[in-house]
Amino acid sequence: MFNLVLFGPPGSGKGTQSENIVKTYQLQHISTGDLLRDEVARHTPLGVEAQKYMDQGILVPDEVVIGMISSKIDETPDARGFVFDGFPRTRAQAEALDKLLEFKNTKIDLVLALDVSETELIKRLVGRGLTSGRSDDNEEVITKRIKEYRSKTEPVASYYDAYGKLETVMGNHPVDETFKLLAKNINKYIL
Ligand code: B4P
Repeated sequence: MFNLVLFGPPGSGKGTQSENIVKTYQLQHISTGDLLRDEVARHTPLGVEAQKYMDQGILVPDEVVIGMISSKIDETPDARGFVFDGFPRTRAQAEALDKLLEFKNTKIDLVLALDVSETELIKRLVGRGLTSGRSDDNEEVITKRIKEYRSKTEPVASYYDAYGKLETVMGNHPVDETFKLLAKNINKYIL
């Protein structure tokens, strides 16, 4: 099994690159953002609760997200591995993920962190907001999401760095070029 965390600020290309990675390496994609948006669209109790946080650009409580991830991992017992996109976003989530994987006799093999300038992040997300219909893709909420990332999520990188699992990749390039850089790192582990 090969398990990868794709790490980075909002708009850094996590969702975009996850799609390329799962296709190329036949891994299972788990995006907490997508799972939460699906709950919101179906008006489930979890979705109604999560929307309050997402609309403000703040993180959904850890226990909600961790429970969701746990069920999702259990849904695909035969997966060759997982790409975790947008998860973990706090140290508590990182520790919970380690425990969930340990229970399945596996672990996180690699964390790829996308590094993108703040100007570019805002440009991409405002651009997506023109067509995405996402209530959090407007400049006020985007600024809040980036602030939330800097204070709660960025410190999680050092958790993985301490285990020697972290590689940083420049994500300012066009999609294909960034993918080549990511793939170069993945190939060191998978091939
Ligand atoms: P997410 O859905 O994870 O949203 P995101 O961080 O903004 O990144 P996303 O993957 O969508 O965008 P991407 O960079 O690919 O989270 C949304 C909200 O859900 C959070 O604010 C939070 O409230 C909640 N949430 C999710 N996970 C949580 C967790 N674990 N704990 C607590 N709360 C959680 O792409 C952005 C844009 O850039 C796209 O338009 C794309 O086309 C473009 N783009 C990508 N790469 C590009 C490139 N190389 N060049 C040009 N444009 C590019």
